Amino acid sequence: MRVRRTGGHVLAEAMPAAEEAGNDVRREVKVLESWTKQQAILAESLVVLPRVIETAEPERLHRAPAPGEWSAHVVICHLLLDEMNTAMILRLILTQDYPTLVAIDADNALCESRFAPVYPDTLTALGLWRVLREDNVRLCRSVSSQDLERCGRAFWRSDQKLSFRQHVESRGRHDATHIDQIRSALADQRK
Ligand code: NI
Repeated sequence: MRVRRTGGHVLAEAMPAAEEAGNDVRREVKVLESWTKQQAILAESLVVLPRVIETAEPERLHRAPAPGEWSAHVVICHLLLDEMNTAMILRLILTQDYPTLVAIDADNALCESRFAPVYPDTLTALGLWRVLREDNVRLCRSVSSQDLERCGRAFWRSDQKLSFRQHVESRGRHDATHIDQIRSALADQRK
């Protein structure tokens, strides 16, 4: 603790308060920098994901790389379901006080059999994902730093608590995992 002397008075209390305020500002700047980065990651997938599948033949997109593994088409349909969940989760967190969050096909048991066959081709599913992602990116741009810390009750987390910011961050990582999965599914098929 630094002690500043002014006119003989010791401002021992003033300095730590100022330092604390400085730390708060620095913390806030860090959070906002990280938030800007997270939004950029979500927006970047709008460019990367279409590029990953654009040159692949439809037949190739539908071929599972190995028995029991998802084809690129199923992975895209999973990303679409996940984006529907994200649309709902983010809006529930913003509009209700600690809402109970839900997720369609949270254990990924039905994506391949129930949802992927709904889409006649991968581009239809991708187009829907794109519209929802654009809207979620738009929503993210509108939130305040207080909104970022709003929480919902999430059964899939050990502490049951999920903030707006945490969900967005986790979706960036989720994108990366599944984009890699699509790349390797398509690469395998070229062998
Ligand atoms: Ni997933």
